[in-house]
Amino acid sequence: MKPPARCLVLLVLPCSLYAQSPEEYHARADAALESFLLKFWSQGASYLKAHYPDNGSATGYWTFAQGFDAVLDGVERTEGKAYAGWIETLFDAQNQRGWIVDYYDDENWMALALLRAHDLTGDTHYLQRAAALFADIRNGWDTTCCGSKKGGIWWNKAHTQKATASNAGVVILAARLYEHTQLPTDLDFAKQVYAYWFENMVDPSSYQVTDHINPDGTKVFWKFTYNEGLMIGASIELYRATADEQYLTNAQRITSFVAFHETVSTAYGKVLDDGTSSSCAGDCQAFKGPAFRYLKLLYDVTESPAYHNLLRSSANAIWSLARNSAEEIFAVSWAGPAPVDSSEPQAAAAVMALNLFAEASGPFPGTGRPSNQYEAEEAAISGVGIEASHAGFTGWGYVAGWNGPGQNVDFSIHVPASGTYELIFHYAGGAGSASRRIRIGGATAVANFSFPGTGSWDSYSTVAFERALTSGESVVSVAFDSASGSHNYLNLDHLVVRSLTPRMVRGDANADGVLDLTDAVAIALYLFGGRPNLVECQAAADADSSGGLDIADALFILRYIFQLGAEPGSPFPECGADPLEVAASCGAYPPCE
Ligand SMILES: [Ca+2]
Ligand SMILES: [Ca+2]
Ligand SMILES: [Ca+2]
Repeated sequence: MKPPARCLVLLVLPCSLYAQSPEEYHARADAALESFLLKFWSQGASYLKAHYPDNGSATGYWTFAQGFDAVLDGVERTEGKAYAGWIETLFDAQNQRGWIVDYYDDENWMALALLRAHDLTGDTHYLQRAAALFADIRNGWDTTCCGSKKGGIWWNKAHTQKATASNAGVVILAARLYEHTQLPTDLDFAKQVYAYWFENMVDPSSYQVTDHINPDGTKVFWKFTYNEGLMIGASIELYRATADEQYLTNAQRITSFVAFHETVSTAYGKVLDDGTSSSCAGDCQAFKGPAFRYLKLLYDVTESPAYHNLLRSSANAIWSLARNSAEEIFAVSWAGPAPVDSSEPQAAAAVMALNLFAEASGPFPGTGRPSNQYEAEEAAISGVGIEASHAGFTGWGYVAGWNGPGQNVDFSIHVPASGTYELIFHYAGGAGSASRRIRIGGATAVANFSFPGTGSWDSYSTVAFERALTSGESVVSVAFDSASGSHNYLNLDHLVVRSLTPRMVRGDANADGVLDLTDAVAIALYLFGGRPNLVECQAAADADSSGGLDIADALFILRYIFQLGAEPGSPFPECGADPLEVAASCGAYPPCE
């Protein structure tokens, strides 16, 4: 196939076909991840479903870990501004089912996700669980099998084979844990497993990575992208831990094998490939996700345009060739055609790739939502479902199916300063009035908080209460608690936490975070130009601290800017409460929220 014509060469070709803006890649990643959560979160199972449309089964342990990683990619890409509650939701989902299983590679996938959960949140319970899984996996190291050179980690506790997934995967885990523990034994273990696997299970001429070795010493060279992907990841993690260039060279040579032997040509360029959507069945459906992940890691380290091109062409093909746009689902084969249904692992692989590539394309442009608005569908949830069926919600959905004990929604909120806040819920009560118990920081705030009926599920309303909050993080937990009187169905959309002690910066009349000429202009236009929206916080515009707003404030700002007069009084230049208490006139003041 001919390479695609470059939009630079022929300007009439739509450049958008081959290179999108970072904003577009982030929008695609959001759409894919939101669709994934809406389609695969199972309220009934408190787990991820196996299939869309639902076939009644939950996904397996290792494919759940892939879904977990895909969600973590979204949290990482958005710098924690979106999806963050899902980390605890998914941890809790697995915690209810247990962590120790019969396959060392499966435990390793889970441990890698948990370690990332820790790195993104700082919460040590994720790190502890990852370390506990690592301790179990270490028991899988064996020197009695297989073939002439013995070593490596068993694939499973029944000792039927040793696999790249359990060996290269554990190198990544051990090297990353070493970053946290600084225990030489962790790094030594990573090097020991890597040395065995690289010498015995990587072809020295082609750099293909063996899938597994049987107890009789037979090496099985199944060709799957994730085998090479994991060994690339293992090489990079040891390169980062030791600065030994040989590891990086190994990663690049293995990547050459992937580029030449595990890709398919499309109009968008070479795309990662493990076979067609029918030939790549079962676990294979997930494999390109980890392959993409560790190629992206190689790109992060090298910033090589060749690696970027492979990532970009794959991400573009996923969106343009493999996507069912009506359902927002993606084919197993990233070369397409679009599917009519999707397994959870194939969805996780596409969501990972779209999120990882968006991150590589540029910084997250933001959610477009106020920072003091917390979406219920991104809170930590227990026992409830999420949906997006009744328009009128914000974000990408709301919490639903909520009418029983043990079901709750925990919002992690952040307020910049201690003070009195209004907590405003946006909800629909289509079955009549409902109520819930509300706790803040573990203490009951309202035992039986009422959400008046809204007449239908398509009608949303707000209901609010006031509470003093301490600066920093708090958890607002909205729970169905029969003993407290909780009753009836409730669809919860979001929570807004608004300060009733408005904070501002004196003189910054247009609330853009800086004091400059535009503030004086905003005041003049507000007063004389018929532009009432230009000043939402009159207290901030009262630059001369007179207690009122008039043209003298604009002149005060001009004198200050041109160094002819004094700087504004408190609060300036940091955010603070208005000591004159005319702040009741303040509307939105984003720089201090
Ligand atoms: Ca919402
Ligand atoms: Ca300003
Ligand atoms: Ca004034």
